Amino acid sequence: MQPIFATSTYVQEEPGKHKGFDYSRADNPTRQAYEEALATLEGARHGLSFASGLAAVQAVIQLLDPGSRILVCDDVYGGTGRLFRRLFAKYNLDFHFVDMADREALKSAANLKPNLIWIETPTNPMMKVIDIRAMAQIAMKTGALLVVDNTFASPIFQSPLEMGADIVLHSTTKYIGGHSDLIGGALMMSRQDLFESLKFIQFAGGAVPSAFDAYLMHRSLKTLGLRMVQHNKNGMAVAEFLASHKRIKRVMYPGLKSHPQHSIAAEQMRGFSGMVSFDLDGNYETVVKFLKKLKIFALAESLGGVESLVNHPEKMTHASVPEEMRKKLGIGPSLVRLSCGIEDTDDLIADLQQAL
Ligand code: P1T
Repeated sequence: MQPIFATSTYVQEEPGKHKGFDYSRADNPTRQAYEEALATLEGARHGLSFASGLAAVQAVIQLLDPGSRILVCDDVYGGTGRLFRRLFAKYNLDFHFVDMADREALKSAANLKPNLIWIETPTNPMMKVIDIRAMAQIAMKTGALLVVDNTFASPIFQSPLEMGADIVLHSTTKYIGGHSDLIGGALMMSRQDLFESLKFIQFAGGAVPSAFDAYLMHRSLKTLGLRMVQHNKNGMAVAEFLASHKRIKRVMYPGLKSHPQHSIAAEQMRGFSGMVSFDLDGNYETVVKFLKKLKIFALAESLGGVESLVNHPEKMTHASVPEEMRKKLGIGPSLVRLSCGIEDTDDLIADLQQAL
């Protein structure tokens, strides 16, 4: 087992002469072992870990020159959009939020000659699926970097680098950590130039995880495959149950044949994961009643842990999305997002049934 190297610094033989480790912001053996394991899982040559998913997002944006144009899928995690709109836009970076499932909108956006294309797939919280191979072609034609936030699918169910992405991002707080007990992020890439630039940003900026968290995330990788099988089984069963229930207006889950991009999902994913969004038939007060009645699904932000969670995107994870954009996306009072954990499937359905 990889020891936890709880050290900030390393003794040197002579000034500048050491065995590859001089200071833990630059390198730590526990972190390095974890990064190598994560890269292997993602089919990447290199992996870099960060103190949070958003720290990993920041590192990617710091690759860009002022004046760069970035195409972002319109439905992204609220915190990612907030970082782009409120923090980075003032550095003369031009963010365009585009519905990437809409071919016409995508075509005209590609004419903007972006420097970077940012996608989440499936998206948070509307579960849209974006065609990674098609986006890689657009990125190649326009000379843009393609970044895929693979948090919802995990490396078990989707391998964006194989489909032409340049960088894969994870909020490792979610499925990779898997136990809701840490915050972390990661970037995976095979291109040597990107690795060197991002490694420099990681070292120079210093948003690295502690050796303790690196140890925990490394250990979690050992059960990731098993956990994802159960998350996927529960996600599918819960989505099917909700789709057949009369109090539910619509269900968004890429594994359902009714999902508008189901065929793309079936093509590029090996499983559909445990995230399910739906609209309840009722007003906000009805939704709150439902949330309070749930016994197994705990009302909390985040996702991907072994325990099931329920979230109200409009008031919680996506409250920072501008109101107009929330309306356009359908993030309204009746929208509920579930993160199906690894509990017994029948228990989860019984919980939803009694609350409904
Ligand atoms: O929370 P943090 O580890 O910084 O990761 C940010 C992040 C990035 N990408 C995606 C797809 C995410 O879902 C997140 C974080 N999301 C939540 C906290 C949430 O409940 O949706």
